[in-house]
Amino acid sequence: MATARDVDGDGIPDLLAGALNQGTGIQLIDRGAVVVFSIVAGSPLHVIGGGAAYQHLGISLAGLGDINKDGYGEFAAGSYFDSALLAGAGAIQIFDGYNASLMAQIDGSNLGDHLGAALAAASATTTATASSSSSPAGPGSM
Ligand SMILES: [Ca+2]
Ligand SMILES: [Ca+2]
Repeated sequence: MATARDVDGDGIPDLLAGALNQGTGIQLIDRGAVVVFSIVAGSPLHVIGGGAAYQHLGISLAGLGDINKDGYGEFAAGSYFDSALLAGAGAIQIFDGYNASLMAQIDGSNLGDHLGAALAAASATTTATASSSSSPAGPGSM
């Protein structure tokens, strides 16, 4: 489980939960799932199921903040096996916080890579104050 920052834009952090063995039946067994919970409502904001059997979507999770600046926080989820079942190449998927649509996917490139088995968001610290204070243009300067 991981903190998703604020997915629904209400100013309160939400929760990401992985259900990596979710799924039954030959087509979807252990496809995995990601559930985004609103702490306030106590109910899921999004439920995303893996696309293939044994994918184990949700084995790792990370809140990314609002990447596209629409007020909803994006989040990433790893899969132990990728959706194409390339013998455990693995994958990382980034989902839009607004409608949980897939924004980007990074696939492992080699058999057994298991890319996405662990995930962490890099620091979001910015240096905006440094750049905003360096404009010496005053009145009358041309
Ligand atoms: Ca929230
Ligand atoms: Ca967003």
